[in-house]
Amino acid sequence: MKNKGKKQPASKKKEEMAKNTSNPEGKILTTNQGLKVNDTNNSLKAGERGATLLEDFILREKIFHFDHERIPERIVHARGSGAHGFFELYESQEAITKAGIFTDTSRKTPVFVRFSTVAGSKGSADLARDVRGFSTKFYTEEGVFDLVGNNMPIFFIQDAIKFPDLIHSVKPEPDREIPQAASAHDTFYDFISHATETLHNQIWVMSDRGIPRSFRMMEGFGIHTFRLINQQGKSNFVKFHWKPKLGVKSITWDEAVKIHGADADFHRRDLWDAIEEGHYPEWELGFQVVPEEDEHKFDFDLLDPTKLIPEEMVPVKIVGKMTLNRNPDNFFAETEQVAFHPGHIVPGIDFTNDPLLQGRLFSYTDTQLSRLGSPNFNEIPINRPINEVNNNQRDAQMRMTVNKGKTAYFPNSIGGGCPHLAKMAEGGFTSYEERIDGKKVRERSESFSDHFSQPALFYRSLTKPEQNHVAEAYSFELGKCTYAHIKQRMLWLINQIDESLAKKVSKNLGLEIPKKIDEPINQAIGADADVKKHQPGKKKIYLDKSAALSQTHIKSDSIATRKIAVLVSDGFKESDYNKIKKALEAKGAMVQIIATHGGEVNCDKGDKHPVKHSLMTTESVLFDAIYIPGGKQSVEALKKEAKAKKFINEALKHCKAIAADSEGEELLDVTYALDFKDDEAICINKDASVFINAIAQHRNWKREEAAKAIPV
Ligand code: HDE
Repeated sequence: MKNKGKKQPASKKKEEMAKNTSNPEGKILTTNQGLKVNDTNNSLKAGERGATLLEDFILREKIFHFDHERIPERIVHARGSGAHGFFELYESQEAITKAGIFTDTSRKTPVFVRFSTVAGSKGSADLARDVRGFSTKFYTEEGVFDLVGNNMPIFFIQDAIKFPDLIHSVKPEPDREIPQAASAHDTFYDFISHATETLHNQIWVMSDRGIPRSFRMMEGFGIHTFRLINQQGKSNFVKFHWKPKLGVKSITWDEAVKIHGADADFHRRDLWDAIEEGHYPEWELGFQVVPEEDEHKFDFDLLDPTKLIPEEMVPVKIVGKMTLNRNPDNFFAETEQVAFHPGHIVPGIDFTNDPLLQGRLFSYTDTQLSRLGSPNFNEIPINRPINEVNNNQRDAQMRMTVNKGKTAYFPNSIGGGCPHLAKMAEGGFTSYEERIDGKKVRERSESFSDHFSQPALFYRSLTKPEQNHVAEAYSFELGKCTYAHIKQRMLWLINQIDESLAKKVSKNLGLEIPKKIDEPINQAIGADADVKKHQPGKKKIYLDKSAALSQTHIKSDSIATRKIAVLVSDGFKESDYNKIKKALEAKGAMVQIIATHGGEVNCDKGDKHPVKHSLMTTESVLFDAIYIPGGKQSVEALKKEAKAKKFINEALKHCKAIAADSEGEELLDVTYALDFKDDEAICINKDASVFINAIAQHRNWKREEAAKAIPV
C-alpha cells in the first residue's frame, strides 16, 4: 500500500492526540496497574486440573474489562466510518464572516469526518437505501466547529418534535425487529403518508442519491440555514455545501442487493483503501449566501428545512477544500467515540430559528450522556479542541483533567478572578442579537405549508434514467408494504407530485391511483387535516428545472480509484494486459487480476502474476469495469467457467464499461454482450483511451432498458 509508512503532513490535532496514543511495539504486557505479566493464557488454579482461584486478579481484570467493552450504539446514524484530514481556505471571506477558518488562508485546519447511514444498527450493511450522514469536526484555533450534515440538502420534517416519530417509523418494527436498515415497510410509509412535509426528502431517498457508489462520491449539505457574522456584526444567511472532486456517483438497486451479500462493508472498505493507497478524497466547501434583507424574497421559507434554495436562484460560492488523508488508528477511540453537535460553533457562525435546528441543539449533548456515559465526553481525545479549555465545570464520571486551585466559581478573588472572561478583542463569543417580537405559540408557520412544489421540481430536474430509478424505487418500497390503504395513500400523494411517476408506480403495484383519500381513521386521528391543508393547489412552479438537482450535474472525468477487474486464466496475453494496466493506472484506477484460481497466474510469456481474487471469492458488483485480455488458453478456460460469464453478464446489466482485446472477444461472444456489440461502453480492440472514457462516464444508461432482459 502506497500510503503505508508514508509521512503524513503535520496536524495539530494529531500532535494533540499523541499523548493518549499507545503503540505496543517493543513493549512488555502489563495489567492496568502497570504490573508486568508473564502468563496471559492460563488462569491460577488449585493444582493443574484444579478449580480456578478467585484470587486470580489477572484473570478477573481481563474478563471484567472485556465484559464491559460495548457502549450503546447511536440511536440514529449507528453505522459509520471516519477519517482525518484538513481544510484549506482559497480566499478570505471576511466580508461575510469573522470565523478564523474562513478568513485566514494560511491555516490548515485539522478535521475529522464521519459518514454514516441513518436507520441501520452498527453492524448493518453499508448499501442500504438511506440518507447518508456527513459530519465534519473542524478543530479550529477558536474552538471546535461541527458541520453535522447529510448527503441530501433537505430533511424529512420541519419541527424537531416529530423526530422520534419519524425514526420510530423507519426503524425495525418493534414487535418483530424487522426489517433491519430498510425503509421498505409498513410503519415507515404509514408515517410518511400522513406527514406530507416528508415527501421531499423521501423522493431524494428514492433517487440514486439513496445508494451512493462511495462516501467519496457524495455531496454534503448543512441543510439548515445558518448565519455568518462579520467583524462589524452584520449577519448574512448561509447554506453550506460540500462538492466532491470525484463527482456524484451511485449504484443500482440490483447491485446494492448483491453487494449486501458480497461485501457488507463496501463503503467502509472503499474509504479505508482509498486513503491507504494515497488517493485522498477531496471536497470543496461552498456557501449559498442570502443577505438578511432578502429573507422573504423566496417562494418558500428559509427557516423551513424541507426546502432547498435552487442553485440557479442563489449560486454556490466555492470557498475552500477539504482533504481526507489519514485513517483512524483505532475505530472505537475515534470513529465510535466522536461526538458531533450542530451547537458547536465558533465566532463568525450562528444559528437561525429553524425549528429543526433549534431542537437539535438540545439533542446532541443529551444523547452523548447515554452513549458515552458522562458529561466529560468532551475530554475524550477525538473530541478535544486543539486550543485550551478552561472553566469552572468540575468532576463527574471519568474526569480526566486535574484542575488546580481552590476556586471553581466565578466571580472569584481568591483565584485572581481566573479563568477570566474573554473580551471581544480576544475572540469572545456573543450570540447574534436578533430582534424577536411575537406570541408564544405551539404552531407551524403558514410559510412552511407548501409540501409539493419542491419534490415536483426535484423530479422534473432529473434525467430520464434517474427518473426511471425513482419509479422503480417507489415500486419496490411500496411493493414491500402489506397494507393496501398505505400504498394507495402513497400513490395519491405521488400523483400530487407528478402524474407520470404515479402512473408508473401504480402499474407496478397493480393498484389504481385513488381519486380521493377518505379513510375514517385519518379523520379520527386528525391526519387528514394535515394532508388536506396541503392540496396540490399549493404546488408552485417558480423554476422549471434546477440542473444541480440531477447528480449528473457535477462532472468528473476522473477514473481515479475506480476498480477494474481483469478476467484471466493461465496463458493470458501479457502484452494486452500490460498496455491496458499501464493506461488505467496512469489515471489512478485500481487494476486487479481475477483468475480462475488463486495464488499466481501464468501469462503467455511464462511470467507469473499475483491473483487478487479467484472467481470464487469475488463478485462482479464489486467492480466498476471489466477487462479481458487475449490468450487462447486463458479465454478457453474462462469460457468453461459459469462464474466468468455471470461476471460479464452482471456488469453488462449494470451498464458498466467492458473491454476485450484479441481472443478476449470470444469470451464476450458466449455472454449477452454478443447482443451489445454497438454499445459505446463495450470496447473491443479499441484504444485504451476509449475504455477510460467509458469508465469515466460511470454507466452507459442508454443500455439500461435493453439490458433489463439479461437474466442475472
Ligand atoms: Fe441528527 N442526531 N437529529 N440529524 N444526526 C444524531 O447524535 C437529531 C438531523 C445527523 O456521525 C444523534 O451523536 C434530532 C438533521 C448526523 O456521530 C442524535 C433531529 C441532520 C448524525 C440526533 C436530527 C442530522 C446525527 C445520534 C431532529 C442533517 C451522525 C448520535 C431535530 C442536517 C453524527 C449523536 C455522527 C446524529 C438527533 C435531525 C444529521 C440523537 C433530534 C436535520 C450526520 O442526537
